[in-house]
Amino acid sequence: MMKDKPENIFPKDFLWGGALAACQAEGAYNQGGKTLTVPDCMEFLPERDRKDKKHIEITRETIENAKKDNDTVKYPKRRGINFYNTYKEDIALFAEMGFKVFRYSISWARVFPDGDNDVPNEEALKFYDNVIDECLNNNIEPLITISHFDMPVTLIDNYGGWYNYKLINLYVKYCEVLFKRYKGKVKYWITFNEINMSARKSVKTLGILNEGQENYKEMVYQGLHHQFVAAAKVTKLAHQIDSNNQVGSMVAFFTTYPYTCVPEDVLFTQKDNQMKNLFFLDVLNKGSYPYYAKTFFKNNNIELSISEEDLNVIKENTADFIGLSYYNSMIASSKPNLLELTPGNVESVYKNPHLEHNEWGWQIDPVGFRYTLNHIYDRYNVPLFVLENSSGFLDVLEDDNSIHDPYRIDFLNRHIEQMQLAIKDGVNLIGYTMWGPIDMISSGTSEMSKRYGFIYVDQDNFGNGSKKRYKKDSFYWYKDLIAKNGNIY
Ligand code: BGP
Repeated sequence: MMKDKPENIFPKDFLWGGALAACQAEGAYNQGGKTLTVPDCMEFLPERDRKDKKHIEITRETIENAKKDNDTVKYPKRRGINFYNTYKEDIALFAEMGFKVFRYSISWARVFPDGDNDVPNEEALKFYDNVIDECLNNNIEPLITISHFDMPVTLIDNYGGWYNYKLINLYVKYCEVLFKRYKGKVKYWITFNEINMSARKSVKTLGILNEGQENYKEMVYQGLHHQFVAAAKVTKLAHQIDSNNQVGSMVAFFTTYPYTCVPEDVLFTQKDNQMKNLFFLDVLNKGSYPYYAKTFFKNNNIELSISEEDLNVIKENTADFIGLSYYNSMIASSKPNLLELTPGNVESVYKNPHLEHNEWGWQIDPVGFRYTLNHIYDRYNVPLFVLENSSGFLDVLEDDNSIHDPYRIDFLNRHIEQMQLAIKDGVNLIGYTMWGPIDMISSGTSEMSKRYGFIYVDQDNFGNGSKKRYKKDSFYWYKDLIAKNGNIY
């Protein structure tokens, strides 16, 4: 059969680039006035929990241990890749590849170290001024994630995290500072990174500690409701401050196929998809709680406190576009005990016999990417922005400082091809920021060895290494791809 090869149809102003997060790149975890965040505590998890890959969440005990120890050698995650000091050199490399956009996050705990300070920390803002100006000087559009998996510990200690309604105003205040300061410089904003991860990793996204509360699940959904209200409020505020602002929602889209065409499997998968993916976009992009969520809450004895005013704010301030990350696909079945499991570093998933997976159990599915883009666009009809895509790999730095990574080029090529086909299908896609153009600390494993970059960082899992940057073969490949505006043929 002839392969469906399209002509190059990426729009002329398509935003090619890459994405990083402050908590995985910056380091300087206790410098410049910054206070502790949840990811700074991850390495203090007791060994027993770190081995149990299924559910890694920090506890109060972990936080207290993290507060006592300032060591960045023993705990390299706290050092990130030193982006706090190397941002100029790193952004210059992104510019060399021809980036049109750079997605980066701002650390709330840097800007408001106590969470509820009267005034923001000027030293932090100066750092972000520098990062943003460096992008603009290199003709790179900065795209800012306002909150990327780095819940400030002060907000957990003093407020109990997002379960507390007061977090809404604190977040609005934080956003107001950013919108005013970066007016005319930053146009694209993401309110919460992968907001749907809250249902899985509630501490790093919501800051709600699981201390055996009987209604923990209810607390998580209440916290999420507060994030929905906060996202809607700041979308309104962003538009008021600058009518050019574009505020996006974002989910990690877990595309899930029925294991068989047995109708029960199809139905099961439909329901799974609803609460895993669609619920979040339905609230943020359609502006109301969907019927199936109400049924889910009823069936699980979840009673949320939601006012009319909250619902109106959500209804009137839907997001301007949808941001998504796409790494893999999954399968679901009404009879899961019949399925084989693939162990993974975030969670084990049921094995799709038609797909391969990477070292960490993430199933590789380029065609699923096209399917996902169509699926989302069909339902919401707003512009889409791919904010994360790629795979972790184990790279080798050769004696001559080269890194040969044909597997990365192959992975990205296959996904970009499908992205192009989705555009041909009619999907309105405005940009693509692959994850992460420079190696950094993995969010899921807290290790350095799970590498994504076009730029190699000489640092190992224990923080050893020169931290020097080296260009991989894929660096030149991506540079060429951007120069050809995505024409992979
Ligand atoms: C996403 C996060 C990123 C990033 C990526 C890869 O869920 O938004 O922060 O880390 O996953 O995950 P990992 O680092 O675990 O390989």
